[in-house]
Amino acid sequence: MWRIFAVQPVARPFQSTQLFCPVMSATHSTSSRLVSNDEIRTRFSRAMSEMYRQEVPQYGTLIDLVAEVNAQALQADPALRERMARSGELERLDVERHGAIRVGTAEELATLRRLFAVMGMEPVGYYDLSVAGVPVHSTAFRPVHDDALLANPFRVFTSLLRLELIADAALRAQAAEILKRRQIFTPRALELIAQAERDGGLDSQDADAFVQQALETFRWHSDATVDATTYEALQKSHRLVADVVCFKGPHINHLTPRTLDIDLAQAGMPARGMDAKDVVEGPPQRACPILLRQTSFKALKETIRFTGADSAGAHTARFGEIEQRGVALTRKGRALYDELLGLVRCIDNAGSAAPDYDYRLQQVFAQFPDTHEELRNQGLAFYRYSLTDQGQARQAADADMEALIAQGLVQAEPITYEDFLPVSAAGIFQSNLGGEEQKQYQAHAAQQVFESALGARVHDEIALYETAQQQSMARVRAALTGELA
Ligand code: OOG
Ligand code: NI
Repeated sequence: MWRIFAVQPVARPFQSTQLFCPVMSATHSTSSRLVSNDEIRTRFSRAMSEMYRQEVPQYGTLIDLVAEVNAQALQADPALRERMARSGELERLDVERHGAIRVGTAEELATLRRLFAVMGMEPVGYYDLSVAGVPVHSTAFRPVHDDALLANPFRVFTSLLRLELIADAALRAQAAEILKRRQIFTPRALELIAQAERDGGLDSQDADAFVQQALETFRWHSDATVDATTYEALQKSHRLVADVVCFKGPHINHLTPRTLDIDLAQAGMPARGMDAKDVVEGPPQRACPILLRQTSFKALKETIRFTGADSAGAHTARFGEIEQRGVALTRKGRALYDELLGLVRCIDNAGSAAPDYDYRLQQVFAQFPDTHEELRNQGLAFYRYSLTDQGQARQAADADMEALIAQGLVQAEPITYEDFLPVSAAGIFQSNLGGEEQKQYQAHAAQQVFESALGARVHDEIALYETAQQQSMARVRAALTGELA
């Protein structure tokens, strides 16, 4: 029997709420000892970034490239700089990252949920990647409140292996058995998670200890836990199965900085010795960026050691990625995106590997409105409304946002898409598994099974954006009519 538990957010002390109201109100602890979970998340993402820089030096090169590209993009487009400064996004740009991990069991996933909750990260969205030949389903752990996203939007795309998709029953049982034997969390990490749940947070010293202990779960181990024969058998079933099953823990497999110009960054990769993926995943280049565009450099071939006599081997799993984020789409906008992407990809079976893919993408996406005014008027994207300086000083009874915008009293900032895209994610997985083979699985989304493993429901990401937009409208209306009252 499946039991679904409600997400229980850890108390969020010291949240600054003066700028934005949280999407959902959380209990605020009054204890002055505790540091905020935003602070723990920032310390953790910094520690993770430092660790990955040591483990995969090309990631450091990528960070430098993105910093240069972002500086250029901001210089070339003062309006962009101004808008990002106004929305608070400029400050978060340099720390913004996402990472990805893959786990093997329900228990591992459920404990990760508790670990991420200590840092104010909750499961958002459900991604079924079996459709794209990858035997996992996933969610993204991330902050969900406006103020927390501004403080540090660190996200971790987290996949659960679907052992049931391994066809060979004996191999499936063997993989399950290997996974059952491992413990991916240190004893101290487990204690600190329980302590944070009990006390509603951690003090500064325990927060540092937690970060160090949590980091151990994401560290790379070049010692496999299996012999070469087992590794080969699992690798043959799917390269991802070997990556999840054969190691001590769910090593972080990439970290992704946010760039303001992904085409420029992509073009700069080869000169810095990076083997860039051929195409950028997601929507094409546009005047008004939507959703998410991503590209990566291919995974490195790393030496590993097996148990048993025949010791050395090679494994490819870890890579670097960059992303450019645009405005979040409504359900209607997302349906249009999915439809157009489907059209581009279905012209032949090559998908994004087709030689004229970029051209086709541009052609087909010409049907997607590309001014913010049209995107708003057609209800395709989400915006955060606020009063302009002029609006602050004036009264208005007009309730229509577009009319208020036309009068210069209200401004609408695009709400940034904070999530992922399943087709893009599958493209990133595929290009980094180091193999050419394409597996086919029967597509079947199993969100309830995933949520049972997780021990919680995942948030509906579109509902989160919707709430953020509505709250901003309510604040504008209250301010304008408040002055009239
Ligand atoms: C995750 C790939 C998905 C993204 O940015 O879409 C992802 C993985 O390879 O484990 O990170
Ligand atoms: Ni990624």
